[in-house]
Amino acid sequence: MSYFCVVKIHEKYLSRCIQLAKNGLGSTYPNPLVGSVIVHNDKIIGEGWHRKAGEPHAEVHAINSVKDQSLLKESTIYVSLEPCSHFGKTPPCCDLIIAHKIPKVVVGTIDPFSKVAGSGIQRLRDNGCEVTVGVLEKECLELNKRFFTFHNKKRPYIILKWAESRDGFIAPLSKDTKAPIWISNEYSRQLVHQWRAEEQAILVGTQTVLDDNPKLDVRDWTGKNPTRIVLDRQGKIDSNYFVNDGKTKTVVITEQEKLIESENVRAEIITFDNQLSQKIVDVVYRLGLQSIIIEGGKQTLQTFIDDRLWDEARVFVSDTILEKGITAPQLNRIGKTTKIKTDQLTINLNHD
Ligand code: AOF
Ligand code: ZN
Repeated sequence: MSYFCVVKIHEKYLSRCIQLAKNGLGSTYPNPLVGSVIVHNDKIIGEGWHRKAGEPHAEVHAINSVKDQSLLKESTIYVSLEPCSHFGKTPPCCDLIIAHKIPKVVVGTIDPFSKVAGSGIQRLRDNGCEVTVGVLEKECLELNKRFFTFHNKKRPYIILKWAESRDGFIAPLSKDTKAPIWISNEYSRQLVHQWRAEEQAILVGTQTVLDDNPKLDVRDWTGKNPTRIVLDRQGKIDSNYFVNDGKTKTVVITEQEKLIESENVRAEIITFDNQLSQKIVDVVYRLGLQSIIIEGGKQTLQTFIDDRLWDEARVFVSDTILEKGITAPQLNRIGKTTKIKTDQLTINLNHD
């Protein structure tokens, strides 16, 4: 078979691994999304994906799903991330592959986690497995963009989100404007709750809490609430605001020593200076949170943009015309921008 044909076959099965891995989105933190298939005579005989930290890895599920285990020694295992070589919450997947005498292993990307980082591939090769690395690498890096950013850049993956009118305003000038302003709609709000469930943290600035008193949870979607990160330099946000209700974890970033703390509401004290966004990101990294969605307001969003600390911007654009108001943040070219027309959103939402 030609080299080109082999590559195409590998890509076909690796893309199935990626598809399987996505089932875990939002549930595997701090672990990555991983999918695996086992192929015998160009037929998938086993599949699996990593569901939750502490539970078996993708390869374990895939191997266990094979009905006739005697076929494993003539099969190829595909996995979107390098099989692990360490004892973490679960034993090394490498050893399982070796124990089952699976002769060929096709890997999407190397695992950046310092306890693995190439040693899984090495162990497999040392034990006689034929290992191919880097199939659909770009797609596999994209799949685990949060995990890779966290381990390689030592910071969370940063998503910016806002909704703007057709003429580029995110809100009217005055909050007491009587006319209802619909920049978002029920579908975009549901989609936002899905997005929140996919990230580990959500951040808003002080003014957003004071103006909107948001809950920052996922009540319109099934999934885990992200940790709420709230900026409150001067301690203006009292216990009457939802972010302090203790219903989900909140971290208040402040300069104030005496802040009401409870089991679920904690303070992180920093000095607010021109290093602000880097300091916030450092706090989030230290908390072990791999991703953050920043939902406003204007000043907070613009600070991250200007400090070139962002990876993705998701912007809803509605048909509404506001004529005047608070202008939308001005993006630079650091990250990837996706514009979504709010009025074209319907049910069956899926942002991928
Ligand atoms: C894989 N397949 O499906 C996953 C891997 O604490 P543990 O034992 O669950 O190990 C977590 C680490 O294992 C994680 O940081 C990553 O490096 C790797 N995850 N590896 O081969 C999987 N989830
Ligand atoms: Zn593993």
